[in-house]
Amino acid sequence: MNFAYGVIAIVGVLAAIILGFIAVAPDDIIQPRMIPVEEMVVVSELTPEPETLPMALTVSIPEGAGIPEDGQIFYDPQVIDVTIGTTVIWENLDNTVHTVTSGKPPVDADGVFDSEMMVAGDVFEFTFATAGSQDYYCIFHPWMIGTVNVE
Ligand SMILES: [Cu+2]
Repeated sequence: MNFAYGVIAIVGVLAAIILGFIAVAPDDIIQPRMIPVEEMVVVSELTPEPETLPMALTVSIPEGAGIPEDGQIFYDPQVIDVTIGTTVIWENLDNTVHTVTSGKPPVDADGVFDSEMMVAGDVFEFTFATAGSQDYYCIFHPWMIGTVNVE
């Protein structure tokens, strides 16, 4: 009988010690399995993207484009090479009115596209569906010329 009481007492003391540890630092005893966020991101990156995404390209009309000074950039970039189906987006970052008019200056608009007047902050876009070299200009500032080469 004394032996049985001794075992019960020892088990009781051990249980009390273990419960004490858990109470002091529960995170050290129970460790949930954590999945790092990076692992989940990698999985989504493996998803293949469609190969026929429509392409878009931005040409900016920088500040001062209405002033024909040496070194001034009028359409940035002035010449771009794109593939058929590409949408080109012109953005007027200048504080002067400009146009993006297909053709050659001063008055040889070919009617393919015409932004008409673009005030500061205006955006004009055109999608190029046929191959070829397309010149464009600004009807107010004929020194502003650009080219889109479509392949
Ligand atoms: Cu202009």
